Amino acid sequence: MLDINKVRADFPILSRTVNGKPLVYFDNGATSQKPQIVIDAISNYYQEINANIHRGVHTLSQLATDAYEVARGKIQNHINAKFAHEVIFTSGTTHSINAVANGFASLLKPDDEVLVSSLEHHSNIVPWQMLCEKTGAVLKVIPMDENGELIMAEYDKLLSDKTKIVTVNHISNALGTVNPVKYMIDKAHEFGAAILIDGAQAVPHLKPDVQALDCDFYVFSGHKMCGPTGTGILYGKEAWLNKLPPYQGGGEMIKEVTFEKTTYADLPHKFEAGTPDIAGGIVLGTAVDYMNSIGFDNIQKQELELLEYATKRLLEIEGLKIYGTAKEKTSVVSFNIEGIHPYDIGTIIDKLGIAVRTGHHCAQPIMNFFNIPGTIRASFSFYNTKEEIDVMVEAVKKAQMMLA
Ligand code: 7TS
Repeated sequence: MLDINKVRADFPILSRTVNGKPLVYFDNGATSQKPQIVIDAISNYYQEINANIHRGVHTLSQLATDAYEVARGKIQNHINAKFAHEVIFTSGTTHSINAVANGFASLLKPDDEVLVSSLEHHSNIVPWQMLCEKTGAVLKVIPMDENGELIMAEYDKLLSDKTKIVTVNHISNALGTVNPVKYMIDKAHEFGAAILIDGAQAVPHLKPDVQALDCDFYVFSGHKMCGPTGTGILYGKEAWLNKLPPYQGGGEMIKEVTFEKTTYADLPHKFEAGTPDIAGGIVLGTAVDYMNSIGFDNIQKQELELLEYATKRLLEIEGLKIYGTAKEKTSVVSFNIEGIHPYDIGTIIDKLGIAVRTGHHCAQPIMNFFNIPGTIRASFSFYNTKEEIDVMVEAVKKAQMMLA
C-alpha cells in the first residue's frame, strides 16, 4: 500500500500554492513532477563530478562516464533489454522517433508502406510523413472506434508484404487507451515488418519488458516518469540498430575520420553524437530507481482508483462527456461540457490552482475524429488524491455556472 502523505512529501512542488490556492497538479500527461531525490541528484552531479564523458583520462571524466554507463545499465534492467548497447540516450521521445524514421529512409522504396495508428501524438505522425515524402513510401492509418480503441480487424487487413514498419503508442496521451501492443507486434512480425512502440505515456504507469514484447523499437521520455526534461531513450534490437544509419554525425559517434571516409562507432555510441545531457542521463537512472522504490503495482493500484473515482464524479456533471472509454485505460480523463469551450474551463480552474491541459493535446486527428476543437484533460499520477479530484469537480461545476 502507498503511504500517500509520505509519497507526496517526496515532491516539494506539491506543497506550493498557485493563484493563492493549493496546487492540484493534473497535467501529468504533459510532464510529471520531480521528487527531491531527483532534484538533488542534478545538483550533486554538477557539484561533485561534472566533466565530459568518454573523453578524458582524468578522474572526473572517468567518474562521469561511469555514472552515465551505470544509468544506462539501470534503464537496460528496467526495460529488460538484452544488451546495454541497445539502450540509446536521446533528448526525448520525439528525438528517438526521428532517429528511427530517419534511419528507415535508407531502407524504404516507393510503394512500401508505413502503418501508423489513428491514436498517435504528432511526434509519432510527422516524422513518418516526412519519411514517406522522402522515399515515396505510403502512409496508412489504423482506424479507431468511438471508444478510442484501435480496430484490430482493420489492422489485420492493412498489414501486407508491403508493410515495412508499424508505429503505435503503448498508451494514448489524449484518451488514455492502452493499446494491444503485444498482438500488434506479433502480427507485424508475421509480415516481416518492424514495429516501434511509443512508450511516452506508458513508462509513468508500467514497466515495459521489451524482450517479452519482442518489439523492434521502444521509445520514451524521461520527464514523464519523474526524470529531468531533455532526456529520453531509444531502445532498439541490436540487429536493427546495426542496420540503421546514424541519425546525426559528430563527435563520439565515429571510429575513424578522414576526409575520404568516416567509419562509425559501435553501439550505442553510433547514435549518440555530441555531448549528451550527461546530468540528465545519470539522473534518469535515479528517477527509474525512485519509481521502482514506489513499485509499479502500487502505482497502478492508486492510479486505477483515481481513474474510477474521477470518472464517476465527473459524470455527475450535467452535459459532461468523456472521450476515451476503452476497456483498457490508464489514469487520463479527457472531457468536454456541452456548449463550453475547453479553454475557458481550463482558464477558470487554473485560477483555482488546478493544472489541467486543454486543447488538442498534439493529437489533432483524434480531435477531428470526434469533431471537437479539443478537450480538457486531467491526467493523474500516483501522488494525486481523491480529495484533489473533489476540488477539481467542484471547480469545474463553478466554471460551468459562470460560463452558462
Ligand atoms: N508520444 C506521446 C504518446 C506523447 O504523449 C508525447 C508527449 C510525445 C510522444 C512527445 O514526447 P516529448 O517528450 O518528446 O515531447 N505528450 C505530451 C502531452 O500529452 N502533453 O504534453 C506533451
